[in-house]
Amino acid sequence: AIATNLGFPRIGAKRELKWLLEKYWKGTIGAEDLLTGADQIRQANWKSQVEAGIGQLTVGDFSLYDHVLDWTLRVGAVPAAYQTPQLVSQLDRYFAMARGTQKGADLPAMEMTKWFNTNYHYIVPEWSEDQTFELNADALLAEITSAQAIAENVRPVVLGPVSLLLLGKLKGSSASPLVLLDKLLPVYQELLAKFNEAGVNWVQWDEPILALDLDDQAQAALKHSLELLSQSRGQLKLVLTSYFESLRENLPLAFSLPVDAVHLDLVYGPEQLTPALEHIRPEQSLSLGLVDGRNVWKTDLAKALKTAEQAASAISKDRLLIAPSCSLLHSPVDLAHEPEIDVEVKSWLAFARQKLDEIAILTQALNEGPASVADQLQENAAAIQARRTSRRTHDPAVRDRQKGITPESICRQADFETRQSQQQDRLKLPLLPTTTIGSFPQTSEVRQARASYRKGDLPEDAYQAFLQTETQKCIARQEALGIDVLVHGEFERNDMVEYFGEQLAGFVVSKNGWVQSYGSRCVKPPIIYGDVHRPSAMTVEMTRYAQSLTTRPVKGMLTGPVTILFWSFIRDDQPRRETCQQIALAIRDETADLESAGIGVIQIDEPALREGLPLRHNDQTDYLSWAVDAFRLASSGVANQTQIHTHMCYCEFNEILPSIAALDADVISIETSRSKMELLDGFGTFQYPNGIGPGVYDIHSPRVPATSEMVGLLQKAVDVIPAQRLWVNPDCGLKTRGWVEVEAALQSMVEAAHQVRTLLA
Ligand code: THG
Ligand code: ZN
Repeated sequence: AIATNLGFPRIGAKRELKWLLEKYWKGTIGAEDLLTGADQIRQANWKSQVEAGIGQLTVGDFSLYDHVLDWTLRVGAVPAAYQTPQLVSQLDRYFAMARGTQKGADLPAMEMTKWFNTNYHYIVPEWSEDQTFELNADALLAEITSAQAIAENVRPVVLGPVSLLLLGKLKGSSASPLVLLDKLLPVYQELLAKFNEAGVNWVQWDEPILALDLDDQAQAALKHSLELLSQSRGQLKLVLTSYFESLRENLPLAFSLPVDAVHLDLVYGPEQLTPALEHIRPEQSLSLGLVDGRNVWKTDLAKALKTAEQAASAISKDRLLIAPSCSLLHSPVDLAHEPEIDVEVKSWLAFARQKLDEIAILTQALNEGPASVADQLQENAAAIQARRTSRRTHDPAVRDRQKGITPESICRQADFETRQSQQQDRLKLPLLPTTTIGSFPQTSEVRQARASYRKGDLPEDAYQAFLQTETQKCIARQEALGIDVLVHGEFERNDMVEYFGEQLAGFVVSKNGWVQSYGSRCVKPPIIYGDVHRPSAMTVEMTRYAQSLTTRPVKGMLTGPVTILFWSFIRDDQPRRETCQQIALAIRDETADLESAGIGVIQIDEPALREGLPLRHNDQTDYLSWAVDAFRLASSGVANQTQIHTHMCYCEFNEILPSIAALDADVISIETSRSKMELLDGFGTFQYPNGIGPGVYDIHSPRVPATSEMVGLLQKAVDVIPAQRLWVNPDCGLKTRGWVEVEAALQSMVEAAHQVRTLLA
């Protein structure tokens, strides 16, 4: 067997790529420095893999921004707008497509969307009907040469033509992008010829769409593309890779293709090994994805070795590649940079660098027998056993509480109409009430204060005083603007999930466990290792303080259980729904305390509800049912008079509207401004029953919208949703904006609400 990898994180152990990119964009370093710096990260990544004993060095998994964007350029598919001569260098063009340009050319960024069910986002290729393609692989070929100086076997990672096309959108047409396949394939043929010339042996042929439900056309396209390309592959061997899910009914297709190996994600689809061993052809090898590439737990090496031995006894170990389940892009880089994680929990963890070692150990155990790595296996077994039996992971009180959940626990006391009138008696809001989504600008002053408090430079009292002053100013500004439902501003918070992870039992947070979200942006998901509960109130003091400053209602701000779950690293020793239910109970406790503190409006954000949707249609109903129940468990403990809000952004809501309605939130705020309220049509047709605040302006841009624009949008909204259930708000939180534009935009927004109120009266 050979030790292999599917890809390594690009961001660098200390987020070196982020700092390089941001300096380059600011103009403090030039292109040469950026490329030199990027090369250093790439070299360091290769070195890690060689040192760990990985037998094939992946090339092309590194990217300056996004690998899908890289392939869009590699096949010469720059959309017309970005071909402008105003973009002088190839690098300018690349970043213009990724992030837009402000000066000169003035181009918007291309669309970005989630990479399958991960928290990574890719740039969506934009195909045109008269699309032409042209190979542009000099940089990739140079990387291959550079890697060959370090290792004998290099393994280029190729995003296959069928996935590349289907990940993109064919502009101005309802046809499938696959109509372009025959035009695209010659470019891949040419690429394979270049790999041959370069003396490459194995090529990683990523067709991640194999993890999805595929129609006949997509299946035929995979067959056609590989049959054609296999004719020109010379000595190259292709390993067909997909991940995040079992191949299921696509499995026979995968093994029928003219490829030399097929990769299986055996972490997220362990049951597919048996059918794979039946379908594999004698000349094919099998890549066993045994190490979880997107979570942080140590692999149970004894169990993984057993699986590998099962495969070896069926087809011989010479035909096996040992691999992570998916690219390690989705793992934090190196546990060695975590001096502060609780030592017991730390002994259960493996980040990308450690996962390479696990792959090497497994490979050696298989090739030379377990005795050859006895110490490592024993150390691993001890850690696995310790985690399994630790009292830290099981809390009987939490388990008892879960057993006590009844159908009543997930239902509000009265129906929406009753609640609405009782809430109105209490809150006395005008028609079309105005509010914001929660966060206000996180100025550099706010960030600095938080950072020096965390470092210990700013004492607790001084920090609290600072937060109170910021909150005071924020409340005063909202009152002056005439907003109806106020928020405290969230100056104490970093990331909306990390903030709660730091306070809940059952979580640890890392110091450098960053994972790329998009481009230079990273998230540091907290790690859920044990049963979750809330040792003490998390947001009550701050919210109560804000409420004490005003007679208008202040909205308490919480993150929902589904979002906390999906934006964390989750435990792999119990079903997600169990963990989600525990988080929901903790949030429910917080709503009860907010309510007791006199808070009449509580928002529980669930931006990740749609994100968690399983890739396969068959699994979606079950997921939606437990996810909705978790939200309801978190939000149903309050009295009728307490108004529950939720917020969702960047998602296609329409396909999950029944589930959104089933959340039974009193008010939902959603992103609609970029689609000019078109998104709202779905809510209208569906007859969404509760309150709704369609975002009336796009906060992702510094542009201040005119009052008349927002009046127009609100008039459109009134056609679809009865005015009695309509709210007025921006489409997302304001933390990334500056105060000047925020005040101007909110002033226009409040004025727009006034004008429409007058029109309706
Ligand atoms: N939090 C978490 N996950 C998320 C989002 C989030 N996933 C989806 C979406 N939002 C991703 N979007 C972003 C937007 C901005 C940033 C990261 C992901 C970002 N990150 C800072 C950076 O890289 O400089 C670091 C933030 C920090 O210091 O905590 O700006 O909102 N969990
Ligand atoms: Zn949002």
